[in-house]
Amino acid sequence: MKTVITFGTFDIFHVGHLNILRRASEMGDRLVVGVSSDALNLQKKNREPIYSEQERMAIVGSIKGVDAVFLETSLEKKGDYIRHYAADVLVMGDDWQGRFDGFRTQCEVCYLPRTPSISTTSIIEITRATFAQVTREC
Ligand code: C2G
Repeated sequence: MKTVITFGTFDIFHVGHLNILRRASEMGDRLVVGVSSDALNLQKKNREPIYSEQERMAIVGSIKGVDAVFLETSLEKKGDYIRHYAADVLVMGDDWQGRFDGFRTQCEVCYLPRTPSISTTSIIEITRATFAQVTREC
């Protein structure tokens, strides 16, 4: 059985997230997803996620092709997670290109092209700009 592991915040779940999870699940027999904790996200991106870690885990866990979810509490623990879940392949979007090459001694590491023109950050920015415009007009 081939196990694939991937990681992410998956805040304001969108089609870019869906695509990478779908492609990752097609690469093996079992897909395990590490969802970044609220504290890790704050550390990585310097902002609180919009959806809590429990909500993000529930959303990701309900996606077809995802077999298990767990909370990723530290970027430094990736090797432990790979070992714990006996992952054969680590999949990440290519915005992380090269960053996880050190794990090639433990498993295959594969970077998939990001879905263009969509991100959690752009959704937040568009929502803020629209809200500001509506507020000005009222
Ligand atoms: N992604 C994508 N296309 C997009 C947006 C995101 O393929 N348009 C991918 C990212 O490359 C990542 C996954 O979706 O592999 C989750 O993206 P984020 O929620 O932004 O995750 P990130 O905060 O990068 O967390 O340990 C690593 C981190 O936890 C990754």
